[in-house]
Amino acid sequence: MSEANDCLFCKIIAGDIPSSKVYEDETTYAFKDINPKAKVHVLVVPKKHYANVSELAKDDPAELAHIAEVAQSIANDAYNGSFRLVFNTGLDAGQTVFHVHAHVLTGEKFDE
Ligand code: D5M
Repeated sequence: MSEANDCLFCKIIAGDIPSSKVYEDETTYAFKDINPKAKVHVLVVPKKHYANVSELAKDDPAELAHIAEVAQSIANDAYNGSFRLVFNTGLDAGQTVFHVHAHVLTGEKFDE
């Protein structure tokens, strides 16, 4: 898998930085967000490095679809299948880690 220099999530995927793994397959890794914003907050990432969801969609749309499937499966296992899927994209949107990651928020009913 291609790794980017000094990428936090590449290091997590490689096992060089510990994470709380939720799911893994050949192309995809999922782990608990260190700063959860919901009862269940999991990050789903492609193992290959892409800076954001637009790069991923352009270069590997099948992996983007797979990430949505993994998110559904996490929500099925952790809750009743409902979930929010968020890709912060760009600094002004609050993206802080420039390895594309889907925030899967579930485990509770959201009021807004
Ligand atoms: O989301 C980046 C997310 O990454 C943010 O919710 C915190 C999370 N994060 C940062 N470091 C770690 C580690 N080491 N483990 C787990 N989760 C982590 P963004 O959309 O870029 O703001």
